[in-house]
Parts: sequence; C-alpha cells; structure tokens
Amino acid sequence: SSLDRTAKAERMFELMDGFLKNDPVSLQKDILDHVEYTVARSRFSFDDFEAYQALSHCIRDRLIERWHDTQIHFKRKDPKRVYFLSLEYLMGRSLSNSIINLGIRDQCADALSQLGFEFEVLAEQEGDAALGNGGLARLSACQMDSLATMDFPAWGYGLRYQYGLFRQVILDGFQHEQPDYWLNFGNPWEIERVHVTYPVKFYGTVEEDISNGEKYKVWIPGEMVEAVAYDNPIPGYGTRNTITLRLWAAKPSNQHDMEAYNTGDYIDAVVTRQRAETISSILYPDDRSHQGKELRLKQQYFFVSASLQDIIRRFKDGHKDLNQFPDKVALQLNDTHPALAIPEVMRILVDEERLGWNEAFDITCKIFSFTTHTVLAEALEKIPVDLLESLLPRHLQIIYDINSHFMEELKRRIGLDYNRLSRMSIVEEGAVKSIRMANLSIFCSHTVNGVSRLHSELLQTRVFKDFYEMWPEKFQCKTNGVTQRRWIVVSNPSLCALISKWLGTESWIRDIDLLMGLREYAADISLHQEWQMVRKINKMRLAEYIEATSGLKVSLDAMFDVQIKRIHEYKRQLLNIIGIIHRYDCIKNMAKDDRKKVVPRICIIGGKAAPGYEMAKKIIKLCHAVAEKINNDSDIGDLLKLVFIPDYNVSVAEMIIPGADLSQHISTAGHEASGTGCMKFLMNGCLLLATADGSTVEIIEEIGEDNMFLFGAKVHEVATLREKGSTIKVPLQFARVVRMVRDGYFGFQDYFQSLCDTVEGSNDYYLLGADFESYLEAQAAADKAFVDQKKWTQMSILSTAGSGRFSSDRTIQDYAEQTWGIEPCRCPL
Ligand code: C3B
Repeated sequence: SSLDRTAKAERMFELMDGFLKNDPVSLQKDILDHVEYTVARSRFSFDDFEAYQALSHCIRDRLIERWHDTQIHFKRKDPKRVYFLSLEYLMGRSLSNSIINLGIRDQCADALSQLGFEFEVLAEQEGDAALGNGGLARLSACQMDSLATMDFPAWGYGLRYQYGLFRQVILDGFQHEQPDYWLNFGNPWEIERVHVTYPVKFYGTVEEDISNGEKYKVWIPGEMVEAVAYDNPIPGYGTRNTITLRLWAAKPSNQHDMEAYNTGDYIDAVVTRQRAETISSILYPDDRSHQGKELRLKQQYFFVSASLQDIIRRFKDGHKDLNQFPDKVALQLNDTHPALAIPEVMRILVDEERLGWNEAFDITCKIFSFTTHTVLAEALEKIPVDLLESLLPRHLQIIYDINSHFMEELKRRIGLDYNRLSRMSIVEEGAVKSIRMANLSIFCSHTVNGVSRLHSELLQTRVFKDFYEMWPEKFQCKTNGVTQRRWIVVSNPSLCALISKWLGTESWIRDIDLLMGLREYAADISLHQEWQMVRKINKMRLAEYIEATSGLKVSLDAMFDVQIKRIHEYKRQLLNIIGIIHRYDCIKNMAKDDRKKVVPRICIIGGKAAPGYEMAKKIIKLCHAVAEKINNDSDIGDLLKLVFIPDYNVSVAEMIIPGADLSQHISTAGHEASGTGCMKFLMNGCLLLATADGSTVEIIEEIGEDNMFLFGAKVHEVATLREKGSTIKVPLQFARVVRMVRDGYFGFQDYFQSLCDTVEGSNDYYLLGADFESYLEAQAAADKAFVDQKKWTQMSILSTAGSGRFSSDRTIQDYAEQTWGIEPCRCPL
C-alpha cells in the first residue's frame, strides 16, 4: 500500500548518510573496505592488482549512484530515446576514464599516495575490454562517451563476448593469435542483471493460425536460449548523467527442459544446454569481410531480439499505443550488423501485436536510421537465403514481403528497368541466393549516412547511386569524431594541462571549439618551449615502451613516425615499408658526409591482421624481416630504426599517439570511409602524412594543406590510373625495392613472392607504384620541416587548434538534431 511505501522510504532516508564522498579520506576508507570485503584481502597486505580491484569497486559504487539517478530521471521525464545498436565496442580501460569523467582524479591520486600506491601504476593493471575489431568499434565507444557527456537519453546495446579480439603474439616475425579470455580476473565495470533476461528463439517452422476470423503467422521455434543483461555504466564528463551500455550474454534456457530430460539421457541434455553459451562466446575477428557463418548470424539475431524485447518493454511501461513508438524511440543501426532488427520489428508488430502490414511498415520506417562504414564491396553483408531460412524462417518470409513491396514501388516509379531492379533488389539471385543487408537497411531507414563527406559522396555517386536517385532526401553525412576526454585528457595529461593553462579554462573538455583559441599563440615562443617539453615527455614514455617490448634503444631526437591501424592492403602499410626500405637503401649508398644531413627516424608500425588474411600476415612478416636487417646494420646506426609494436589495442594507442611526431594515413584515395586514428593524432599535435581520403579531406580544410604532408592520387584519378594498369610510369626506385624483396635481401624469399606480385604491373590494385613518387616527396617535405623545429612546433600547435571539428561531441550533436530528433535530458545535481 502507499502508506507502507512512504514509511519505507522514510526509513530508507534515515539509514542513508547521503551520497558517497569524494575527499581523499573518504576514498581511502572506501578503498580499504573494498580490499577487505570485496577483494577479501587483508587491509594490511595487498598488492597493486588488489589495490586496482578495490579502487575500481570504489569508483564503480560512485558510478552506480549517478547511474540510478540518471535512469530515474529519464523515466520521469520520458523523453524520446536513442538506442544505439552495435555488434562491436572497443572500450579499452575504464578506470582512468571513469575517474576523470567523475572529476575525482586528483582526490584519487592523493588518497592512493597516502596508502603507498601510485595511481598510474594501478591504472596499468587493468586489461582492455576489446569487444570489437577496429575503427567502427572504437567509434562506438567514443560516441557513447559523447552521448553521456552531452546528456542525451541514450542506450547502447551489444554483445558480451567472453573472448574479445585475439591477442597478437609475434614469433619469428609471424603473427600468431591467442584467445583473449578477458573476464578471467573479473570485470568490476559491469553489473550482472540476473533478472533482466529474455528468451531468444531460433529455427523451427512457421504455421498459420486464425483468430477472430483473421489469418496470422505463428513461428514455432526449435531452439530457445536466454539472454542475460550486463550493464556497463558510462559516465559523462561535467554532468551527473551516466548512461547504460547493455551487453547480452547467452545462457541456457529453462523452458523446454522437461522434454529433454524425460527422454533419459541426462548428461547429453546438460551438454546440449551448455552449447547455448557459445552464441556470445567469441567476437569474429574479421574486419570488413563476412563469411556467411551460422554462428555469426545467430549472434546478430540473438543481440537484436534481446535488445528489441528490452526496448519494447521499456516503451510499454508507460505507453499503450504502438503508433507513438516513433515519437519515443530512435533505433540506430551501426553498419548492417544489426539489420535483422528490421524484420524483427515487423514480426513483432504484425505477428504479435497484430498490426496491419502497412501500419507496421510505416512505424518501422520511422524508427530506423542506418550508418554505413565502408565503400568496399566485400564488406557489404550478404546472408545466404538457405541459412536464414533454417535459422529464422519467419524473418525470411518478412524480408521477401518487404522486397515485394519495394519492387512494386520501384516499378511504379522507374518502370520495368530490370537491370536496375535487380541491382536494387534486397534479394540477390545467383549461384548463392542471398539477402543484401545494406539494401534492406537503406529501404527501411528514414536516413542513411556515410562517415565523412567524401565517403557520403561516394555512397551517393557510386555505391548506392540507384538508391540516392530514388530518395536523395534520405542521404546524409555525419563525419566521424573521437572523444577528447579519452584521447587528450586521459592519454595525454601533460598536453591537457598545457592547453588549459594557455586557454585559461578547462571548458574545452566539454566545448571543443575553444581549442581554436590556441591559434592566437601559435607563434608564441614560450608556448613553443612548453609544447616541445610536453612532446618530449610523451616521446620518452613511448621510447621506454619500445625498449621494454623490443629491446631497442631509440633516440629522442629522431622523428617518431607512426602507422598504427588494422593491417589491410588498402591502408597500404606495404607502401610505408617499401618507403622505409628505400630510405635504408639510400642511406647505405650515401657518402659518409652526406649521412650527417639525414633526419634520423624511428618508424613505428603496429596493427593486427585478420587471422585468415594471408597478405596482411605477410606484410607483418615483411616488416619484421626488414626491421631485423636495418636495426642490425652498423652503417645505419641511429639514422633509421623500424619497430613493430605487437598487440596493438586501445591502451597501446593511448601511449603511442601522444609520443608521435608524424603519423601516416596513406590509404588509396576512395577506400578509407573516414579513418579516426588521424583525428586522435591531430588532437595530440602530431603532424599527418596523408592521402586525400576519408576524413583527411576535411582535416585539410580545417588546418590547411600547409600544415600537413599531402600526397597521392585523388579519388577522381584512381579509376583512370587503374585502367592504365601496367602502362603506368612506376619510379625505378620502387621497382628496385620490390626486386630486393624478391631476391631475398631480407630472407624468406619464397614467402614474399606473392606479396610482391600484388604491387607489380596491372596487379597493383592499390596503386602503390603510381603513388610512390609523390609519397617520397611528402616524406622529404616532412624531413625538411622537422629540421626547422620552430616551424614544426607551430604546425603541431595549429593541428591541435584545428582539431575541434573532429570531436565525437560534434558528431553526436549532428546525429541528435538531424537524424534522431532527440534532446538532452540532464539529471539535476
Ligand atoms: C571502419 C572504417 O574502415 C573506417 O574508415 C572508419 O573510420 C571506421 O569504420 C568508423 O566509421 N570500419 C571498420 O572498422 N569495420 C568495418 N566493418 C567497416 C568499417
């Protein structure tokens, strides 16, 4: 009764002594309590890892407080919500980020030092949460940070893989993959919600039934598993708002059990049940390619089904009329991976809620928006019809129905242009009949966007031209961004302090446009000195890491030249390596006196290759073989070193980026949808050596061509160059370097032949040969600028100052206004 409730609430308030306090003494007390009661160690004896665990729990408590308040506030205000559906999130570490967003970094450091611990050392104890592959997954993480910071009523949904992205181990220069069982030591950043579970169905048959004189379809599933929610609170910076990233884990279902157990074989029945857990066991390590595997499809549907049940339950808690769904809910498809949400919403509305087809379709088209992250044809998901038919028979029917509506509409508008109809169809006929998930997503979403301006244009003029001509108003551009909280404040504290000092405020951490204020001081000598000092500190940190991982001692006076990202032919790490071999060759053939003029370089490469991607693995091996040669050549000494940093991940990036002088973003024009690494380097004052591809085109507009080293064919030139094929004029030096590799100069002669084949003559699809000359010119320009440290420092300051447009805060603001139609909902302090 209500009286009971009031009495209960009063008693509750009596017992509560207010919110957790954040002064160092309260923090110490809480840390020690967690040492004793959570970690179950004596408070008189615990090590760094146990201190990390206790501190994390102490921070977790504070996150939970804010998170509860935020969720209650959202419920009370009932704003329109956005649900971000993504199969991948690369969160990295959470401790430092949480402490900074909570605004208690200094208090924590104080509290710890009095207990005899150092904050930085404890932060290093944490492993990365690597539930994703590359750019797309880290983008999701950056966007969650912005959604929380900007007070948007948002939820992220994803999968809680037990094995994240594989660990890369290098043996004899070859990549080996090791499982990342990241939950081994517990995960303080998640909250298991044993009561938030939903059944997810698979297989079976579709039958017809009649109720109230109307026919409808019933899906009789053949298998059922349970989805359990794990909530990860995401704190905003400078706000109390703390939003939810809800990840689903698969557990055996308790329904259907009686039958299995009654048939007699108890052991077999348990083992079968156990298999349910495999659905969320492992992240697919392929970046931009899909293989039509059943388990992957199961993961996609599992995630979509659980998320939608949760979203609809939340909607129904307060709303009856499903026609209001689009006023309250926006669903964001992060690439096509969650696109099964479309037929699933239709199934729920038509089969379960018994809405008419048109009414249901109208609702569906109003809630979905779709971001595509690629231009590569092999990355566009196609699901074999056979697979879908057996796993999700009802969904296949619905997709066919959607397609026939689609084809009808098309015929009305364009007539019987069969070529075009078959290009646009959601169903692809052919050797393997399959469903084109991108076509489904475009047709059923109210907006479709690319992730940089160039990419968005390519979608309109090439990849989805037919669709654009039909519905130009659907197409938008949302240039990617990254969060300055993680990529400056957490990872580069010295630069953070320097920026705040010169701007006279910390407000840029929430309001990135203020960074432009640095332009005013770009020529100021005392800023230059401080700026160079900060850069030196970060280079030192990176040099120590290099020495620790590879044993190589590097000089801080050398230019640190970095390329870190997934290994992919289109990203052209091979161009970088060929350039390095060329540099080596030049130094070797130089007169002793000329060597004095060489700008010393430390070339740093890092990145993982998809386990089945043979050429990418050969590139890694070549990098090691070349490094072996160069680093041990006494003629070369300190003039050139090549280091491969193993197991590249978010926390390694946080350490490398602030220490880089130059970074390379050298994809063949028209292939990198956006690129986000370049934005992180830019914010940290690292100069870019880049092609005009993806988001670098927009970076040029912000900082000007003079402040970076641009080279290579432009997008509109690529097709012509490819047509020219083997008649292109390729510089002799290029051919010479490839010959060195072929002739076994770096060993492994047989192994490298097929790699060399990919860049010679008409095979050179990514145009390494065609771009080589201008690549070398850009490199020479970088050397020249580096010698003039005054000029270099100014370019560096102007890079940071011009990076504001590339904050994910700006990206999220654009999505909120132009795509989702949502508004901030700020929890009172
Ligand atoms: C990546 C693209 O390759 C990048 O250009 C882009 O910056 C990011 O997404 C974020 O938009 N991408 C990826 O990491 N995985 C895919 N499957 C497709 C694109």
